[in-house]
Amino acid sequence: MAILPVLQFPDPRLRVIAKPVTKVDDSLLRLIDNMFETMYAAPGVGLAAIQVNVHKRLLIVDVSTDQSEPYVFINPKFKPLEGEKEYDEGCLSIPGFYETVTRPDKIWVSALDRNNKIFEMECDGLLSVCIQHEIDHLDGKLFVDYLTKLKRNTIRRKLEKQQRLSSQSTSA
Ligand code: GNR
Ligand code: NI
Repeated sequence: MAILPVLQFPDPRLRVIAKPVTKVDDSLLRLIDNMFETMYAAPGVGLAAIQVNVHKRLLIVDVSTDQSEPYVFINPKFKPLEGEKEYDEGCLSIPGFYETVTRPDKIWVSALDRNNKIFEMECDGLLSVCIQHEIDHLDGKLFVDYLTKLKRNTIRRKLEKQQRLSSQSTSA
């Protein structure tokens, strides 16, 4: 297993629309294992393949506190069902920033699991927020896209500055 580097906003590779997975094979299963290791190490509650620079429609989530509810969603589809929920979202690709985003609360989602079996579920609360946040990643979308341009640009400038400083210290 391995911890994978996570792309950081405003990297343009986070804006690429991910392609459907055509085969659940051994190399995809290895990627899934490495994504879980990366997400748990961060720590985070979700991770989309695009964040580790793999442009496939694959995401993982685990909103438990003891790593007991790992879910894999391959080629997911979702529909909003009812209600709205406000949540302070963060993103491993936008480290250190948390902002309130409003999304549908209850959703229906269907996907393939790691055994290539189709499944569907309804969920709400943090699991629903997290799945929607990850599905956005597959379409090149980030939670900062729901904020004002001013807030998004402020976050972008701060992260660009941090990235310049850290690349200076590693190339010295
Ligand atoms: O770890 C994460 N926490 C989180 C908190 C609120 C809403 C969404 C998330 S997902 C995020 C991990 C991540 O960036 N996934 O793409
Ligand atoms: Ni994210």
